[in-house]
Amino acid sequence: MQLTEPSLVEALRQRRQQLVSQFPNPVILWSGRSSARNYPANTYPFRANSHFLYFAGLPLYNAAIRLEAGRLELFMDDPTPADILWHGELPRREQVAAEIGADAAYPLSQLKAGEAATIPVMDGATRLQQSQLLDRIMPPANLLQGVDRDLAAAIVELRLRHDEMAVAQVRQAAAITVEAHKAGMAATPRATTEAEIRAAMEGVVIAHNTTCAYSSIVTVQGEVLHNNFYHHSLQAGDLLLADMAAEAQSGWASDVTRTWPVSGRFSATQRDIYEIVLAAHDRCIEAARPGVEYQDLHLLACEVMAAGLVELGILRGSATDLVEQDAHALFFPHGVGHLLGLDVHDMEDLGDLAGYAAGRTRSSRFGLGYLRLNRPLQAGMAVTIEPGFYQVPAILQDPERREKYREVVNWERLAVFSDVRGIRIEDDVLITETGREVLTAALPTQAAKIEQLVKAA
Ligand SMILES: [Mn+2]
Repeated sequence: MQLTEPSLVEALRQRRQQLVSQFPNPVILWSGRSSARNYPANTYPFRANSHFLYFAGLPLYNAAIRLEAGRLELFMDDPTPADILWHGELPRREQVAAEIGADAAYPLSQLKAGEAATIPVMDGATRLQQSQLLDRIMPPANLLQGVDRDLAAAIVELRLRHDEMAVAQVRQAAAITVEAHKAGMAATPRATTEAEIRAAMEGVVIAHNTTCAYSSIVTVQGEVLHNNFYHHSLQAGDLLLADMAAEAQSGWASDVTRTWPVSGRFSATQRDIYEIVLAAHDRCIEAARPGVEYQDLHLLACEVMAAGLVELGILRGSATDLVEQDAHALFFPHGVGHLLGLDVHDMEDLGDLAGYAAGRTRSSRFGLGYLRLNRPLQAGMAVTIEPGFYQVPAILQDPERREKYREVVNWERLAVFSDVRGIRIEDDVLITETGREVLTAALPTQAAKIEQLVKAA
């Protein structure tokens, strides 16, 4: 792994020191193993646990670290002759220990629990080991109690604000992602299915010898929010929504969405809605700075969307009233974004512990309930800004909602915009001391520039 300044060893040492000031007790973190796909030797790709990655720096397979008073101990087994026969040369424990600045290194069998706290990993086999070693049942990570919950809260305090090395890694992921989206746009004129565009985009990520940060959404059915099918053929009048991004080899993620016309030219109705979503996106980014409540950015996006839809004659009334009634959520049912870091929804394994400030819980309102982040922004946080407009049949055809919003939606006018199924524009935003920096700014958002990138092929 290529890392420049600051060095991995130094960055990890600083993270350990910071952890001690938040949580003085011993900590054990496991990297986990891959889960079996259809039989044990055929597995899903391995992804190390993110809390482990934060303190161990490398995606080690089936390893653990023990942290106590700023000391780092590594527990992993050296490769066996059989491992080397099947998988080739693998790093040895002592090599890895030197690379991450471990104070000591032992075989996995020497790991003792003591009074350590931990965070449960995702794979069941490792979670069983955690339970056995610590002599307590490991619940899912969003239901932690006692010392484990205290540890989770301490880790959240650290991982909320990214250090220099983390930001450098997110930048790396973002650069690959920008290249992937441009490749997807360039591939569109000759592509006949969603799958071909997905291949062009993911091919860039694979060529950088890394992986996607999450399952790609590459679809002409943008109204299906997490659509993971790629079989549809492309028609000239379609919009293609692509929500896909790389993670760096170190695990740090990016998360980007663009929406472009298959023909290389937005229709007038598509362009009208695109401009509203883009205005919401731009206004939220301009407003992002330390001290601003993220929920206020969400409400700003809702208000800009509502005002734009009033101007187009789709909604009736004042934007403020419409947002208070959640009328915007008929077309923008999700939150404006989330934390970004080692996880694409950073630390979402811990439920809302990271996303919601202490004492805050999810709203039951239609227009707020899917908001994943509700905290004041701080310098060093990375968040996404991703407003969208969708015509979701399950929402718009729902008899109760049609009745409730009978007066405020001009359904006849809405029908004119039937060639807009889903539009989302998403960028990665680093909060700085004085404002914000868009880490994915190298990928255009303006409609005319998007059209150029699609046509330039
Ligand atoms: Mn996102």
